Amino acid sequence: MTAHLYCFGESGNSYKVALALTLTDWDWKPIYVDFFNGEARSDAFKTINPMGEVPVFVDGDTTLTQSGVILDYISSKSGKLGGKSAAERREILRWMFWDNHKFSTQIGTTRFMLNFLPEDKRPQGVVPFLQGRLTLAYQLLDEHLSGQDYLVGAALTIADLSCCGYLFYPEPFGFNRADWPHIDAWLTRIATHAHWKGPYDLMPGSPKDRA
Ligand SMILES: N[C@@H](CCC(=O)N[C@@H](CS)C(=O)NCC(=O)O)C(=O)O
Repeated sequence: MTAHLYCFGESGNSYKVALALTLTDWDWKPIYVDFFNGEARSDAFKTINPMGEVPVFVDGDTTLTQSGVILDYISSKSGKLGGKSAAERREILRWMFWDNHKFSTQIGTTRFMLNFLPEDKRPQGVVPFLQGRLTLAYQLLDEHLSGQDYLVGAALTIADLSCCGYLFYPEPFGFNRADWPHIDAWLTRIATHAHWKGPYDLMPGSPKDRA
């Protein structure tokens, strides 16, 4: 049975899930959510996810929200991308919690403000503050990846997919691959996996639709 992912192209959190579905050969289809016209906050959408966010994943009778939870479900059900031992699985969770707290959330907000919010609506000082915090996060990631090909163990896992999601987007938010050689090599490594695609090739909706 075909599963459905409620998403939109600009959503980095949805992209993590779309990529995991693609790399595990899942039978799935995207359902476009018109975020830029407020659909995620509509009453109708809140019957699907009271948190008013994408991604939402519907697989038969199972409806899941929060990208980390959905990634865990995909990896458990497919038997792929999930680590080789209990210790690796805990390490995967550690990176996914870090990503949700210190990385994707701050990138998502910075990228939104710089690319999708009119300049006169940007609160003063927030972008430089977040970019400062993100520099520390890039440093941590780059150092970790200087000693290994993937975040946990020797193979690609959902920890990599969670942390890499926003870094494949073309819109500028202050991250330059050339400044972080180990992150750069890691992204190249991920993108060489069979069936890998960029966000706007996996999900409907992109900035050019709204230009
Ligand atoms: N922690 C959540 C974050 C989800 C999230 O922030 N989604 C954004 C799009 S990337 C959203 O739908 N935001 C709606 C809103 O803030 O109104 C996850 O990992 O799924």
